[in-house]
Amino acid sequence: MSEPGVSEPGASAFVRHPERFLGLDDASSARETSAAWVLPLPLDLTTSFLPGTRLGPAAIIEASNQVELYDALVDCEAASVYGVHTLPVFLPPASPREAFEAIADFVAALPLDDRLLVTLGGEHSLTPGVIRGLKRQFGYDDLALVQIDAHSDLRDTFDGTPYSHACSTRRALDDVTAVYQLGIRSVCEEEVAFVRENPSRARVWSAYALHRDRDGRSLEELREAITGRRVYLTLDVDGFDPSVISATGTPEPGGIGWYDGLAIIQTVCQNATVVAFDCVELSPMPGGHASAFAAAKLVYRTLNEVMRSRGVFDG
Ligand SMILES: [Mn+2]
Repeated sequence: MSEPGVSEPGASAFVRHPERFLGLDDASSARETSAAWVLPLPLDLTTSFLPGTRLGPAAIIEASNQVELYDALVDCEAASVYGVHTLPVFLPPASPREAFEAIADFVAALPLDDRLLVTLGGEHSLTPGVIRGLKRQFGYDDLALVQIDAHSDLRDTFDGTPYSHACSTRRALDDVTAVYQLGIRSVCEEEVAFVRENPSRARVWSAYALHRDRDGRSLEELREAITGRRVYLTLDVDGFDPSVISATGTPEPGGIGWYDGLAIIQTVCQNATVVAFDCVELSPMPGGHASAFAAAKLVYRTLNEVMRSRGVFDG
């Protein structure tokens, strides 16, 4: 075995860097010139059923080394066009409240300029911390949240903390104007009541509603809701059907299919301004490499849609 990134005599000139998202070469992943920064954030504090999300970022990055750079939907080796830099792993402290504060402080201090921040989780409780940090850095007061997820995550507290993964969207609502949720199929009474009593702050397209939707009305409603808005996009892998991604702590049957998920993401990217996104809750398990690969491809596809909306492939 050679060191990562070091050619052996006679080896191909093409060298993968397995510790980087997509294994990109130096030119395509330089910190200063890359238009996207990937932040591995292996937060794993409050996961309900099976722990393991701490291994998620590394598994996504490892699988991303197998993803083809060529993306037919933008007809080029997209990442080579705009550049993706993988930041060092950020490991927050092991208490939910301190983790929230530490993530917010870290993101607030990242010199992003107009770069796209892509956070790889890690459990879902990282999302409100990232949003708080972006809000501190950029002063957003009009940000909306779009969430693909099996769970609403709208409990006010869970397991004695308001910073549990089961409360991540409720906490995010401290910093965003509204949340638009898709794929939801596992909720409690408190969450149903919250959505019913706060229709201007939380809107849900359940997995069942999406499944029954034969004429694309849901996507049209989503488009109307987010057009012209600034959006943070959070992709919980359990929003997808377990036939797409099963390596997650709390898998739920009846989720979003691969192409339906991509259509949601395209709708968001083409009609709103996506300021940042995350992919959370992958929990690698033996034989689960298809899930890691799907998550890696999901992140890359989403990156390319955001970059397309920013005009990087024009001309
Ligand atoms: Mn979830």
